[in-house]
Amino acid sequence: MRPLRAGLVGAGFIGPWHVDALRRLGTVEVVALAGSDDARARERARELAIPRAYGDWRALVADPGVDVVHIAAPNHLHHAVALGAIAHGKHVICDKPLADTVEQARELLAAARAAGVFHAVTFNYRGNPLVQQARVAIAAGRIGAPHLVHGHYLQDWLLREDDWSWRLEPGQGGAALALADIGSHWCDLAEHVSGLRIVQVLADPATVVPRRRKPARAAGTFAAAGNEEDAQWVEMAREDLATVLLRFDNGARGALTVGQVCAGHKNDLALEVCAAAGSMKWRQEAQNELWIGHRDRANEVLQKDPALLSPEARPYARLPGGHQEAWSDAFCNLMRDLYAAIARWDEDRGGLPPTVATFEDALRVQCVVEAMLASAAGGGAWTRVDVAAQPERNTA
Ligand code: SOE
Repeated sequence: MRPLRAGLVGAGFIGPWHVDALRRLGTVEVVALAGSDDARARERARELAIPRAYGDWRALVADPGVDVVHIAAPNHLHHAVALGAIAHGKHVICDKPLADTVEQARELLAAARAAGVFHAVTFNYRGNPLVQQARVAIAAGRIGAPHLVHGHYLQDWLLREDDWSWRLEPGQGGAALALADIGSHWCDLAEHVSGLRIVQVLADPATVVPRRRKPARAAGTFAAAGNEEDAQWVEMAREDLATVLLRFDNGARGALTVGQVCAGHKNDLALEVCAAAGSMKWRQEAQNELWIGHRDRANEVLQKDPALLSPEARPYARLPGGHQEAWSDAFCNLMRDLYAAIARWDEDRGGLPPTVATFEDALRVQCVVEAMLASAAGGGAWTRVDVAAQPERNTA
């Protein structure tokens, strides 16, 4: 069977990590890249050793030599590029969040289903072995029924007024900023690990940095902005910080803090599930450890070691105990599962690996974030998460 051929739209921060992961699989060819213009596309394609470069994504999604379109472009392009790829019968792997609005996400889900193509969103933290260990343990009832799911996702790369990103451009990141960019990750992971669904939210967003110096040439994600003389001041309207109360479908309560203005927190995603017979906590910045809390005996810290993991979690640990694994290894785990599902797509579309978040899962997250914005718009009222069709887990 010939290798699957991937085309990448966008090569900013996350795009090259798609390429890195796919090349590690050894079964996928990265054959094309589309950038914001011909020169930029050619430059990035040369840097990444990708044979074909397009200055317009429309040419890439129409390329008969591309089987799978990876969307790693700014959020406001996700909807159009995904629709275009689906229209050409391509499988689609889109970075989060899926779209700028619930309506767009719903349209993409319907289009992907109608076209019969594989569709997924890279909620990549699902690919961590200890995330899978926690999910399997909780699903098996090993810590009992959850009654609290809480945590945070904190970064500091937007703390200074001269920090800039395309995410801050009105119209390029959607109605939400931090809640869409990283709150979406936490909400997906909280539901994925706990097995619960967020059904009500009460959100209190804030704009800590009310105005920013937009550089003439935007710095990359996490990149420190230059002290550009010709920068211009831009008023900020969306949240760079939010505290959110949560209620889950089994009655469990929750609390989430999301912020990109928290000094010292680089990529600090933390999730804890407290349940009737124990607790489990995982932190992305210490991702080779899983803390397990007990009432009547000593707490434990499970080190990432395939020999100690459940059979369902073991495949996500690629190295023996003591050989630390990292962010890009988890990303590669996700790509491995996505391409295994694509490879058998024509024969079998059910039973997707647990790490696969479909457009339906992503639509749910979009609804959660939109409910948070509605809650804030209502002065901080409890707001129900309204997903018309309750998703089946991991259905396509
Ligand atoms: C910036 O906040 C960012 O790159 C997010 O866009 C990613 O989804 C997250 O994984 C790391 O931080």
